[in-house]
Amino acid sequence: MKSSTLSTLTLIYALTVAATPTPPFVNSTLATTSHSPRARCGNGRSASNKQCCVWYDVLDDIQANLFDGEECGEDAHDALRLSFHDAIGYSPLLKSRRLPGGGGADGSIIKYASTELSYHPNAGLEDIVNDEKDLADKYGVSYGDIIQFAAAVSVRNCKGGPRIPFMAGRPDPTEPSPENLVPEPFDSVDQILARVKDAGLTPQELVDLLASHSIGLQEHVDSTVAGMPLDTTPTVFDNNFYREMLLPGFYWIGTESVKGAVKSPFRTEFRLQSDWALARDMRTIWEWITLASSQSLMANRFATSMAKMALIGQNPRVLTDCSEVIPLPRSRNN
Ligand code: HEM
Ligand SMILES: [Ca+2]
Repeated sequence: MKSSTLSTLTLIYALTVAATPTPPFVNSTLATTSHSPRARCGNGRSASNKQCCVWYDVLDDIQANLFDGEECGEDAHDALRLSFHDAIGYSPLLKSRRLPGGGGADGSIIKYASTELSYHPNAGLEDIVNDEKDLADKYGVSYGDIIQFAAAVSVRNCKGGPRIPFMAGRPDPTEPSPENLVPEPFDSVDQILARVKDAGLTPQELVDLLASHSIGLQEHVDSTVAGMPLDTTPTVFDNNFYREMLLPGFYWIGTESVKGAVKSPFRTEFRLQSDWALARDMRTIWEWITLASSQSLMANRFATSMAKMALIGQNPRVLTDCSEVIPLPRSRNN
């Protein structure tokens, strides 16, 4: 990057830090009213709606078994990635041409796993799909619900991760998502923004959702350096990811110029071409710098955009708000 471009970035960054107001916490919107009678769920727990009770049992099982005791480990990362790969499989554009357009956050990636897991960007999701299928079948909940629920729990298990709202009651999927709807790291910014717009997400919301890469590892872009993180603090859900992405790249990590990768500023960090390009495009750079400047803003906007993503292709009016089942966020110090 030219030094003039870098100093412009630094200036915008400094202005943003000064101008960023502290946002209200998303968590406060999750509170339930104390006036309506509460359903008893067993184990001394209660819920505003009887339909939410089953999610406490799913929560206990997920935390003990899938996430090995509330860990922010590999399965938690996979669960979060799966929520995107299921939800983004939705295209009103294809439907308008009378072609199959997928059902969004409907669990199709589990129900039609033999089809969707053969798509290139879904490599590596086999284990989490099998584990979540077993859980959904065991508790009689839908595949679309289990995917978004596990993702919300996974984020909460990571230090710094916000509490994401959870709506239950997605109906069974009726068709597999067609191929080529999940963005690839080698896609251009034009292609990526057009794709997410078709699914109903703005460029700002996409940038918000990329906070997930702050706890992400790569394995399949370059398998010679499998396990290399996408920021230098992969066990913490923090905005280092956004700050580091603004730095110029120096080192090829793994195989030189592998498709979908670019040079990294650190020898211990793998950089996706798509993240690098989105941090430099005029349509997305402002949101990028805003999030680089504020951890609380990043956490709040991520939670809001995740809640929206979890409803892609769904009718929120038929769903029940079971957000209260998602545990409170973890302190960043334990
Ligand atoms: C432009 C959009 C995106 C592209 C091109 C993209 C691409 C990728 C790629 C190539 C990887 C590495 C996968 C591997 O090698 O195993 C990855 C990891 C990951 N992505 Fe994305 N991603 C995008 C958006 C998102 C979104 C919106 C989410 C969640 C809301 C997400 C969640 C994750 C997570 C959690 C990982 C880490 C997985 C792990 O550690 O096993 N990504 N992404
Ligand atoms: Ca889907």
